[in-house]
Amino acid sequence: MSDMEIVDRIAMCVERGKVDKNAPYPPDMKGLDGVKELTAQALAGGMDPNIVLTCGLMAGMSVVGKKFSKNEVFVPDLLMAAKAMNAGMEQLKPAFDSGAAKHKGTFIIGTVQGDLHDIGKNLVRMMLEGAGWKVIDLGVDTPPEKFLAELEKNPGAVVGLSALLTTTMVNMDKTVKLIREKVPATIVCVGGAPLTQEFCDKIGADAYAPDPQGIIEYLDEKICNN
Ligand code: B1M
Repeated sequence: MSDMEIVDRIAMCVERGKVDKNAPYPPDMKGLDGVKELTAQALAGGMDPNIVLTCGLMAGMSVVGKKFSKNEVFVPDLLMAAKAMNAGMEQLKPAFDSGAAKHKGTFIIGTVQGDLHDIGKNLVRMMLEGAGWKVIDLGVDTPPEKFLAELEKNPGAVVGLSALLTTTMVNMDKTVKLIREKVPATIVCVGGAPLTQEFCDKIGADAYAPDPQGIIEYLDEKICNN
């Protein structure tokens, strides 16, 4: 299989929610390789992990997202796609881990309260770990107080907030306000599909980036070059 064919198949398996070879779902793909095997094969063949991620895993998820917006697929389809995507991300993790020998600092990350989306947050975590940060992952549906408690245990840590729903962006605002009130000097980074630089400025966060690389570059500029 060519590199192009393999990433296209990974994207298709994410779209269809085909996790691995043993998965019985979807029935018409029973016995075929899934995201887990195809991602492993792509990496074993020397393919750039960033290409596998963007042209395979993320491309497949983007198709699902667009179909969901048009009511062509439904929540169970999203769940299966997310499960398949996570299976691929598990395979990619070692490739993104390699730069983690000496930590640049501690980064506390979580998806804000009320929000259960964690694929993007997990990607940010993996890429930060790969870029040399020690990352403490608070998971999803994280109340403002939990971010604060972790920050108090890790003085000087950077905090990263992810939100995927317009309805949970308000909880990002609350979290930033609490952190500003209790530990004002903290660097707070925000991201997630519905966010904008304007929203970041409005809630008083330090940095917004549409993707993990943007956060890495901001931190390299802000902290590591000082
Ligand atoms: Co939901 N969902 N979902 N969903 N879901 C969206 C977000 C939605 C846009 C779909 C749509 O309508 N087209 C829509 C939100 C609409 C809105 O508010 N504007 C939506 C909805 C409505 C819902 C429910 C309300 C559906 C329902 O129940 N009726 C429900 C809410 C549940 C809840 O959270 N309380 C819901 C549920 C779910 C599932 C659980 C089924 C599943 C999540 C599974 C999981 O995460 N484990 C799911 C999924 C998979 C999606 C879509 C299809 C994909 C999201 C995703 O993982 N993208 C999504 C549609 C879409 O985005 N096309 C959708 C891939 C991921 C790599 O991208 O998360 O954007 P993303 O992360 C990017 C950047 O944003 C950035 O870096 C990442 C890599 O580039 N980034 C950061 C993210 N966090 C960052 C933090 C940073 C910096 C960058 O600094 C700290």
